[in-house]
Amino acid sequence: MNRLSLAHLPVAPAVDPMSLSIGVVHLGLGAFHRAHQAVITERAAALTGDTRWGISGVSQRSATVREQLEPQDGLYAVLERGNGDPTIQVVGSIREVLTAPEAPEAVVARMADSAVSVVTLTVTEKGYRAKSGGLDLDDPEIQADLTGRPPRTVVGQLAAALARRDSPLTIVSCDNLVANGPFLRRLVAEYFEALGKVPEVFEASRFPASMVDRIVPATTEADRDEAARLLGVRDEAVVVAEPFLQWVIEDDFAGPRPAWEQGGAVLTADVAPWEQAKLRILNATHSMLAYLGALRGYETIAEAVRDKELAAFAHTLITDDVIPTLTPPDGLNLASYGGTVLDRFANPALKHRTAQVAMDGSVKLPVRLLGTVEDRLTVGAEPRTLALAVAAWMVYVNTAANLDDPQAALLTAALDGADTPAAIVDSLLAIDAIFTPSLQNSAPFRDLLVEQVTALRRR
Ligand code: CS2
Repeated sequence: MNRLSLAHLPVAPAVDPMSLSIGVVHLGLGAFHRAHQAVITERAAALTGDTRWGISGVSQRSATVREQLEPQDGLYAVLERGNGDPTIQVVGSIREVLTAPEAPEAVVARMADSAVSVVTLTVTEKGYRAKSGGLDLDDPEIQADLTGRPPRTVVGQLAAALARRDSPLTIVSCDNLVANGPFLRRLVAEYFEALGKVPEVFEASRFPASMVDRIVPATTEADRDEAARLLGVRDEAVVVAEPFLQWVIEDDFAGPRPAWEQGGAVLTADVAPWEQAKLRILNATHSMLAYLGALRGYETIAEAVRDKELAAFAHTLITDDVIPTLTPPDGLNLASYGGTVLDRFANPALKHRTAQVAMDGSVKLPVRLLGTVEDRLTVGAEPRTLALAVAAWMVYVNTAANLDDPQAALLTAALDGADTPAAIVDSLLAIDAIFTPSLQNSAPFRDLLVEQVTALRRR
């Protein structure tokens, strides 16, 4: 079977890929970007006829994505799985693929190019190399970048490009972090401070916050086979996604940008309420269902949320513990948003694995759950279901065979010899990189955790 490419194109993308020049760089060319920003960028180009916004995608680790996309001229398909039959669409907005470890200099040069005015990022929580809200200056890779080698960290890449530019840049974080834009700005500022020189162009550059939402499970061999059946050509880079797609972006740009609002994005003055609602409702219940589901032997999130007891926990988490902490963004009813989220999780066609959502808990928990816990404790509430979610993570960490987490070694060492619920809770709660002092010192929180860990272990 032929490979998808410009020469073997069963369905035309919404834009002619050859007409696009590169105007956006995206760091973190994983499945999520291909199913999200790349789709909205393509739609915007198709509707406006503006051909300046082809994407240079940078894969931060392995060459796999380049090997998948290069022989396909950057083309790939999105396989959408909703209620009915799946649909498939070829996307043409990615015009270049760079692999950072292979070509670190080319990555910086591309971001320094004056035709590029926007950089977007999906590099996951751990990709920021942060500690206690700031840049982790003890991180060996950050230290190595600071010595002036061709940079390998995201913050190092951005700083090197900014230092080389004459015109300001807009850098849009699309990761699931609190105030992701200002957070990234702070990391880059701290990097420049460590270097001892802050370029003027940095001050003029912008770091808008953004909230992204689409469930994109890891692609499987079965998905690739199905795409081949639907397309009649082989697509090694196909991505699977649910129909839902949302991008809310703070309207704060230093220069020209794609007309993303034409592609379905919402540009707004204040992203914070959207982002809080999404992280605290969707991502929090996702993580809770992943840990509780995995502990009950469920392979997928859909199976977990179809378990009546787990669905009830998710519902209680949203209504009792989370919604009281939120200010609804304009026009959003938080309770019905919560219901929609649980319906999306129940989509059986997605086969989103609990193990995938469960990974990297040490960097996800603070963002998704622990800020809400602090808010509830501050008003004297008893965050019982939030504690259940955190306890489920604790039991999961204590029992998982191969823990997929950037702090796996630290977690395993902390748990060494901990065999009672109280010992498990105390050893994990003591980790400063995860729990703030106010959580560590909260007796009510500790008691709730011990109670929930005890109950989970009994089951
Ligand atoms: C998930 C998210 O893997 C995870 O931790 O919670 O990737 C989630 O699917 C997306 O944020 C949905 O927008």
